[in-house]
Amino acid sequence: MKAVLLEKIERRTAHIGVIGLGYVGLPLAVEFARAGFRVLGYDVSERVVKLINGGKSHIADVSASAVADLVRTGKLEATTDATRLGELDAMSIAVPTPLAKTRDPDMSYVLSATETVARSARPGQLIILESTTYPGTTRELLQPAMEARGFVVGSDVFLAFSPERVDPGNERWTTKNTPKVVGGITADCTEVAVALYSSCIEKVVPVSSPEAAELTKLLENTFRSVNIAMVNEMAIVCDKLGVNVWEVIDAAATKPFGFMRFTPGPGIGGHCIPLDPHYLAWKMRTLNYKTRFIDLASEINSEMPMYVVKKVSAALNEERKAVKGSRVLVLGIAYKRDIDDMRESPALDVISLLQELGAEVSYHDPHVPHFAEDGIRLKSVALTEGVLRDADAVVIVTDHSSVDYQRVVNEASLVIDTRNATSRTMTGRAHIVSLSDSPLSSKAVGASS
Ligand code: SAJ
Repeated sequence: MKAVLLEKIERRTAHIGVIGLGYVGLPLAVEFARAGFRVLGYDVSERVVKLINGGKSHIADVSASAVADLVRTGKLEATTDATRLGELDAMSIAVPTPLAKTRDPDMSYVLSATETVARSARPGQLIILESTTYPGTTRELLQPAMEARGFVVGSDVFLAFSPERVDPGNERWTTKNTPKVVGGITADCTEVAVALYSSCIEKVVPVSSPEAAELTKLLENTFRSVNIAMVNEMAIVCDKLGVNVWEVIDAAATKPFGFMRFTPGPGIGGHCIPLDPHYLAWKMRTLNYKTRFIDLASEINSEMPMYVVKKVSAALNEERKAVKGSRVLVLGIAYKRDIDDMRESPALDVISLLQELGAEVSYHDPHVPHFAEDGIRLKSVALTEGVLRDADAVVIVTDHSSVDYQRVVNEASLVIDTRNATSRTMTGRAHIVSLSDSPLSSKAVGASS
């Protein structure tokens, strides 16, 4: 089986599948097709399948022309017909792994994809799970599903895990040039999975097991969550000491070794960092171990929106204004700079907390024309002089590059800057409050001169 599969991969005659055509699956399907394979994309969404077969793309990182060319030349086809998965020699599963409201893993998509794949599985197939998940998923969920069909994993069929490392909007690091970690249930599983990814990804990194591959991804993103939380706590520390946290981080970042810059902010958003570490925390709870770093990081990061709202409240108080009835303009609501993605954005928490205090909240975000989430439904207001002058406070939550912060500082009366976006502006009309204000440090400088 292994020799046959390796031969088909080598000669590009293997029929490759991608299960789940989202921001991970579609770019991967395109790379496989560009490598010369015939690729079948499977998705449960009729809309997505029709779009792709019509030569269009719903993923910003994949151009419609790329899809159209591959569909026209018969290299790429999409389907909702799960019975066709039996045609495939190899397939990658890239379906969502969100968190339930209880912050526990929601494995429903992986379970459903596993059943679909197992139902149509046949000897000789290679199946790779890419969805970010807790260590043990491949061995505990996918392997038994294949064995229930009477297959021996490692000889009849091959099974591996390979974490996705797609960073939407990142033009420097793409599916093709981002190193790909792969861990199979057996050495032969790893070998065929490495061969498949090596056909279209520049660097493939084999590890000894699916658990090692599953944990690699969780380490990567837990590393970020913990370090972001650490600088968020440093911002609070600096605030209490009257030191500008941004100045301290910039100075620390001059250290050419042993330091990595992270920046504080109003909390963390996105589909990875706030969620992935909880998959590991959940798994370790089943083994009676408390992952204290993950839990503490999550606690600190999720307290940042309230910290920001307290800053707004204190700043309005200094102007003898109550939050209640104040007009607050939130500037930038996507979960990070220069993208339009709102998932888990801390701006949602900031807005709802301000509304709970009775503020009249509006927002401006050049990338997010309107949104309706968690009971909040708003449209982006134009960033006019009138809007800026009318605002009792402007809160910079996400620092999109396209916004003119000098104009904001010139026109607004009060700016709470959670991203250091105003660090290079000249003095304007606005009183600027930083995430970690530094009344004392200006005095301290005066004292030393
Ligand atoms: N954030 C901070 N301070 C920081 C870095 C991020 O507050 O120093 C906030 C961001 O504003 C955002 C959240 O954390 O709300 C997550 O930011 P992120 O830079 O980690 O961006 P993501 O969520 O798009 O993370 C993705 C991840 N990619 C994958 O999981 C494949 C992550 O591993 C990447 O390192 C990251 O992109 C990246 O570097 O862009």
